[in-house]
Formats: sequence, C-alpha cells, structure tokens
Amino acid sequence: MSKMREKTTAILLIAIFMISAFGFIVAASDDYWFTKWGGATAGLIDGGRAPGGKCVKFFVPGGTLDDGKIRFYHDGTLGDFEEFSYWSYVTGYGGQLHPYVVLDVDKDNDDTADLYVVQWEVSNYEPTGENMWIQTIFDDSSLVHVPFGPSGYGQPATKTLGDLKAEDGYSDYKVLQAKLMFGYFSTGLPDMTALVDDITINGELYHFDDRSFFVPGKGKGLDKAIPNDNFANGRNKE
Ligand SMILES: [Ca+2]
Ligand SMILES: [Ca+2]
Repeated sequence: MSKMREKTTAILLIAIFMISAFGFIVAASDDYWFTKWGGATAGLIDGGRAPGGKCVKFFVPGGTLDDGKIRFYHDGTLGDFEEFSYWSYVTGYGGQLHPYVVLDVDKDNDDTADLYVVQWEVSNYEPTGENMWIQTIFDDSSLVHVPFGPSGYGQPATKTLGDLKAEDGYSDYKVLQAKLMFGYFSTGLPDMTALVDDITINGELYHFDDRSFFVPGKGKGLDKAIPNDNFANGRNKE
C-alpha cells in the first residue's frame, strides 16, 4: 500500500469514527428523546407500572406556559398512523390534567411541520382523588386536526384523523414526530406533575424500564433539548 493510500485510508477511518461518535445520527423509527420549554422538565424516574421499573415524569412550574415533551421520531405517513395510547398517573390540579398527544405532519415534504393532529380534550377521563394508573387510547376517531393559531393548539377541532386520511393525498403526508406534551395550559395554574408509562404507538411499546430506543441530548433546534443521561441515573433533573 502506498504512503498516499495509507494516509487516505487513515483519514477515511478517522472520518467514519468521527461521524459515528459525534453525530449525524440518523433517527431510527423507534427513537425517543426529551425536550422542554422554559422551566418545565421531562425525564425518567424510578417507579411506574412495573415493580422496579421506570416511568416518565413531567413537571411544569405554576403560573407559566412552559411545557415538557417526549418526542418520538416517526418514520411513516399519516395513513400509517393508527394509535397512540399511554398510561398516566396525574397528580396535579385536582387530578384533572393529562398530557396530550400531538402529531407533527409535513404536507409539503420539506421536513418541517405544517399540520398538527392532536387529541381531544380528556380532562374528564381522570377519576379525581383516585391514585391509580389509567389508560388513554387515541385513534382515528379521537385524534383531530386542530389549526395551530396564535394562541396555540386551543383552536376549534375541525376533522378527525380518520377524516383526514380519507382526503386526497393526506394519507401520504409524512408524520415527522409523535409528541406527548404536558404544560402550556394557562398562567393561572399551580405547579403540575404528571407521570406516564407504557406508551404504545402503532403497536410499539415504550415501557421505559431500560434504555430501549432512548436517545439522550437530541432535539436541538426544537425546544431546549434535555442533554442529560437521566435515564442511567434514574432521576429527574429539575
Ligand atoms: Ca412542511
Ligand atoms: Ca415502566
């Protein structure tokens, strides 16, 4: 091997190492990560539905419109999207507040979202005062298109996910991410906490009890990414 070729090979190997070690990570369809806005947090804590397991904890400081998110990369289309379910244990504001699901949909194929599909209001699902895990399931009839207006997602619902899929071309639109958010409710509320476990998206279960599918520190350019390795430590950094 000539000196030049050796050098080229070495540079190539170093480049491959740099790429694999420092980024350019292509998201896998099962990947998830945490981001937050303002003083809210989202992370993993010990506990949850399975003994010895872990679950997601959201915290939003009172008097703010901050929020925490868990983001799931989705390598599929609106037509493929069938179901998002989760188990929640909500301890804030009289037990009335749930996290909510948002799908980021890309209509013009430029990798930025221009249509949002969100869940119906579910505050009535929570049995106030009962300390228990309950499951909430969203599908074609309970996910709706809500125009994203100047005041956020609180615009009147227009069409269900099923309605959207029936429209020309809509089934082919990419779903960039499926998000579970907690916060961004009202400035008139106290501190709020929600625990979530066993999220299922299109049949894929996220139990959070090990590191499956977790990508730390991702999310740059979205909200502030939560860059910690809080999964390994089993605690929420608040
Ligand atoms: Ca777009
Ligand atoms: Ca769990």
